[in-house]
Amino acid sequence: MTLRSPIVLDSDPGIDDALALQYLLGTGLWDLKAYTSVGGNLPAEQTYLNARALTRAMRIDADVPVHRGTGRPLTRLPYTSASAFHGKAGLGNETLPDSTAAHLPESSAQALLRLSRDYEGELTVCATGPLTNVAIALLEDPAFAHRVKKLVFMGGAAQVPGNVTPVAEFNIWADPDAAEVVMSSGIPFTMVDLDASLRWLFRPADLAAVEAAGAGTALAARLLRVYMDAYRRHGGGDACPLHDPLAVGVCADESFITVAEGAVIVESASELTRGKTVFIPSAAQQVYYADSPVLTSRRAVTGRVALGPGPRDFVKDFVATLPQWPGVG
Ligand SMILES: [Ca+2]
Repeated sequence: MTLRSPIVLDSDPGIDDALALQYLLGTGLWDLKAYTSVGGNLPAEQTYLNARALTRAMRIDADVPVHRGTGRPLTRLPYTSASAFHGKAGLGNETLPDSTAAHLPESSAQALLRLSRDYEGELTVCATGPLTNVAIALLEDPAFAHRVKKLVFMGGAAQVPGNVTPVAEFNIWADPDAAEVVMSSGIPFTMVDLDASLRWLFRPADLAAVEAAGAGTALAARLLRVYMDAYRRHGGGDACPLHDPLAVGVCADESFITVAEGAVIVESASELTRGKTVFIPSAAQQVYYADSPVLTSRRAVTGRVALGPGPRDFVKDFVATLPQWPGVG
């Protein structure tokens, strides 16, 4: 038996977050130490309830603790939920039963800090919502950056347009201050951005395959159908991206994306460009007339940034992996 690696999934469920959880379990590669919720697609209280319900739907509520995220983002900028894509309560048309587990007093950020000490040098953190919890952990204890093995997060748009504004991706836009805390911290990060996630599209034939896989993927199939309808309504055609599952996939195998090393600086001061992820490739020649102080101080703090899809077919892996962990409901 292979030893499964410790991971925390930090999410704002959210349809694609729900799919990411089932996919993560289906890979069999991970020892999920906690499911930490964060506000994002919906406000923090709702994503917490959704996270609890999803652990029950995935039959892990007795084993995987769910923690509640902070009530507000770090940013003081106004916020809008993404219920147009995810449904009024965040999980399409579903009303799932609550977990039977007790509510835990430990917050998401506290759980991240504790687990980073318990599994120092081994813990992967996969964030599929705004980076509020990770930022709070870093603000409380900057050494968190050096205790985790890596942070893989879904968010940003390095060289492509945004999806919530012309220049910003939703997760970063929702809490740009948190994202800047994270990406300036020195934490080893991989940014799974729209550059990659919009290039792996889930199509009607893939939905048919998930539906044909039986009762264990029935909930996922219903969620995917709602998600595809939302993309169709918003001009996305017949396909939908798999943003959050892709981030989980990249935790195990970077060949689902093409990556480059570089700094990412997050804009939070401007209303127009709020949440824009300014990517500076490490390999770039110096082409600027003058460096701003922020460029000078930040360009040395780098991470790995997705610039497109990689050679390994992510959608194929997703469709094959999901049925490996049958859910209920
Ligand atoms: Ca999400």
